[in-house]
Amino acid sequence: MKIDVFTIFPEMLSSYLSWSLIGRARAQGLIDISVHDIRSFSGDTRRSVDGKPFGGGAGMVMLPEPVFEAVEGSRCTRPLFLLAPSGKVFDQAMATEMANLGSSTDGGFSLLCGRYEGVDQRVADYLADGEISVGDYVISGGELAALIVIEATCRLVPGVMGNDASVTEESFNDGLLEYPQYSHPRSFRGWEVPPVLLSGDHRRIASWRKAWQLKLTIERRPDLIEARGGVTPEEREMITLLDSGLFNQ
Ligand code: JCQ
Repeated sequence: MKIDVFTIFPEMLSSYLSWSLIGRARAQGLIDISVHDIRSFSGDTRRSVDGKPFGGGAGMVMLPEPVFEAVEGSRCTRPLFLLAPSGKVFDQAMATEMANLGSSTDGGFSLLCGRYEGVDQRVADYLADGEISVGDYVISGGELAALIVIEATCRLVPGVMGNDASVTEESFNDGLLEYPQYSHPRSFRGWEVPPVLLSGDHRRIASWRKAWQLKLTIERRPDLIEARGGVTPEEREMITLLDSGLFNQ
């Protein structure tokens, strides 16, 4: 998997990408990430990468020249995505699609981090292949958004996660939120681990976990329940059992 990232703050990305899962995968040669400094492609001696917007208005706009020069001068991996609040909202399905781009030889993608109040529209129109948003909120630059896209994508590349079972298990929860997890000690400040988890009865444990997944998803993410086509009568029964407290006996 080859990833090229374009930014005016390369150190913001380099540090994060040298640690943990991604740092290890890079060292093993499973993923190849290059961070390119847009500022070093600035045409003028002041190294400026922003300008006032034509037509007036507050703030500055990222200039097209240094961005085009940086991208065209690096033979970067296509497709190239601009991180922007106006983009298509990133989700797990997009992460899977982008991870699959890495399966062909020299395959992968590139990310372009916007800054200031925006990027000259000609970058989106004539240089980028698409736009990605990481959510409906405002952040000051695309760097943090790029890290989210890289992290969600790279952990799906075969071999990156030490334990491939946990990747499959996470994606195999039929679009529901995760169940609550506990570790030692069994009693912490008087708060007990649910007894069913200590019972050794794996069918009851699986049923308790599924009931919690359903209960939490109904409460917090009705959109996910809608997307999976509602809740079956058997599933309703599991939640009733959970609410009745019978799992604790
Ligand atoms: C926000 N998802 C992604 C800030 C301008 C493209 O131009 C700009 C980009 C940003 C960064 O914001 C994001 C974002 N939600 O990238 C200003």
